[in-house]
Amino acid sequence: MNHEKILELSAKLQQVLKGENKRYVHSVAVANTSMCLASRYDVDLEKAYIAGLLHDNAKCIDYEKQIRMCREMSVALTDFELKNPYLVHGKLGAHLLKKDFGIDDRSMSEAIKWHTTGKPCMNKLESIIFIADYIEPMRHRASNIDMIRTLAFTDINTTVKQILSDTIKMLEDNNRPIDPVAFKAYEYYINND
Ligand code: DGI
Ligand code: FE
Ligand code: FE
Repeated sequence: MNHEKILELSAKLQQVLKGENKRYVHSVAVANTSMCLASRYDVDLEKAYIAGLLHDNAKCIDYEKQIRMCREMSVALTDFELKNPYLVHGKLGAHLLKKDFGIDDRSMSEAIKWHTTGKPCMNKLESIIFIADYIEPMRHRASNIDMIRTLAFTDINTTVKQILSDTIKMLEDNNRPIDPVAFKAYEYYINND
């Protein structure tokens, strides 16, 4: 990995996260967890580290501004995302990867784009960022978290399926709406795992 590049990206990330130190610490934890998973599943370590580091780069922009930026930069949003704007930071962050961080890499931007909801048939890098966001060491509230931490290094697709299942259950239990793409993803992994 290129040390200078990582330092530069980390400094820039701290700026855009507006001093929200907790979010920065989470981002570094996702980067490190992603790199461990990449090593296990034979994925480019630097891509995994950087996509993990920058996955929440748009998280600290207020919702109205996120939606306005998407409109201005022709980032397509679904009606569901417009109604539930905390889901927008993946798609916006994927776009800002090139615009603000100078990284023109479709595999990394796609992994950032789908990190919250997942989607059907994710590739290895997409699955790794999705999983790392859920299991990084500071996460402790999710049900089955200890089992999922072990499973993550055993079977990547079964892990994605378990996280989708537990997330949908948690949202249902809390009467929160579920993005149709999360349902589609779960259906895919039930039928293809
Ligand atoms: O940005 P982070 O907090 O690190 O993590 P994230 O981008 O995965 O967001 C996690 C939250 O998103 C968590 O509270 C569950 C929620 N979420 C995930 N899928 C869906 C969802 N919320 C709704 N309403 N619908 C979904 O399909
Ligand atoms: Fe996120
Ligand atoms: Fe995150």
